[in-house]
Amino acid sequence: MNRLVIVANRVPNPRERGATAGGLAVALKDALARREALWFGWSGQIAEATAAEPEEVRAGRITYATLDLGREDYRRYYQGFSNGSLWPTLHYRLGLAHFSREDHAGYRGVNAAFAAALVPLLRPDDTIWVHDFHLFPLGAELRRAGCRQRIGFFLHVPFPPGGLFCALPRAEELLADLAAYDVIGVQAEDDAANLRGALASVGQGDAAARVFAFPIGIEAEPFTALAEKALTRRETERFRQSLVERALIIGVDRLDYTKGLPQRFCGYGQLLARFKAHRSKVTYLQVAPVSRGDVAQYRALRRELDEWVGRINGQHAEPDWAPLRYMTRAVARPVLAGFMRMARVGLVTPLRDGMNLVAKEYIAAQDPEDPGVLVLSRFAGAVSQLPGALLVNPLDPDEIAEALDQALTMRPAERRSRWEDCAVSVRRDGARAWCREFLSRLEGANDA
Ligand code: GDG
Repeated sequence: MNRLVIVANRVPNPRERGATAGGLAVALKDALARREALWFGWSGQIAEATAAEPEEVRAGRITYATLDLGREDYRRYYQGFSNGSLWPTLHYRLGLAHFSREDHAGYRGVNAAFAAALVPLLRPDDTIWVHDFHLFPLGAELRRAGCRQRIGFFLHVPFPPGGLFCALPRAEELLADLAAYDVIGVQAEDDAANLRGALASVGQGDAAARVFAFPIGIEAEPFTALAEKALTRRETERFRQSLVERALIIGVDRLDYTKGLPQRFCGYGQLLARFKAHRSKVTYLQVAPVSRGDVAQYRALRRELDEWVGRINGQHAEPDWAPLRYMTRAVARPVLAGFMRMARVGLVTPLRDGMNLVAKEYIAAQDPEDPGVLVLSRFAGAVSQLPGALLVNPLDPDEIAEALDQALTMRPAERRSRWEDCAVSVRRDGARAWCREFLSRLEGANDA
């Protein structure tokens, strides 16, 4: 079988194990275990200048080839254009986006540097799979360097309506860059329709025909096994004892303004204020590992959340009960799986999310005999695969409070049937199926 080349902004460090927050590494794990692969991208390290030649490390059949980013490139390409312009725009938050020509030039420069460093490593029959918004122009750069391989692109985050996307300066260039790819994957049908519309509006009708939705999933079985096994772990047992039989609500999100955390905390406050029967009977644990902590908007969000936690606990706590437990450190995956299994409610309310794997992990972690209830934002890509979830508008704290009350008081028969409706597709549409479907579309693409 030919080699698979994965290109992504971040390459996992093969020497690091344990708690890693981030969807892509988790989703690709199984696909990469089965085939010779090259994983190419940024090392996560910052140097004086961006390296011209990658450092290569082999681990089994996977070679990791990484470049250090220069300080200026890190600021312009990563913090500036990727996180400061594209991330908010793609999540429908134009008001949070800023644009500078220097950042934009840095973004294009790093894409060109990545292509120049990757080309010498490529074999003529490689299949190349480029991931996410950091790398829109990479395929076009590779084509300019003469690459004839199959190249696919997958966007992990949402794609907004074309009019909104094109408000970002130079957006048309990014759309034109996408025409270099043989297959352009997005998470949901809405994203596909938006992207097709945007491409058509800039005269890229051919590329529009190569856009497809491939909803990403998780490998449910190993996660279920992890969650079951976690119940025997010391950390899990200590946590259970600390709850003293109170119902647990769990939230797990990178600390990001797209995840709707202030509104969610407000919604929980409304639950305690409006539905008094739950007072002293429920504990909400929010795990929110800090991400992009060096960006001002993220630091501001963190301060806002600190305030919310103080306000909610200050207003509602009893001497022997803190209603909200909040941690900004990452939790090891097996422990997290155990916490999810214990939780009566999984609370997942992003304002926008490409997919949201936490929602699927929560379903996979449940005990089929006594499952909990998923409360899910109607703006997460995962909605179309999780028909048993209680849907909420994440901007409406009262709706969140009402859904929490409904979830906490739901009878076991309804919990089981709602969970079953979700579990069917979580089991069926796993990470492996996602890779298979994307790659079979891509590898069939040039044969036509
Ligand atoms: C992007 C898109 C899309 C979180 N905290 C901890 C921890 N996590 C793990 C979760 C989950 C992953 O990180 C997060 O994945 P999500 O899908 O929820 O969100 P993003 O990171 O924003 O991912 C998203 C995804 O890409 C894949 O395409 O679904 O829409 O935004 O697996 O469990 N893991 C551990 N400790 C933590 O504290 N171990």
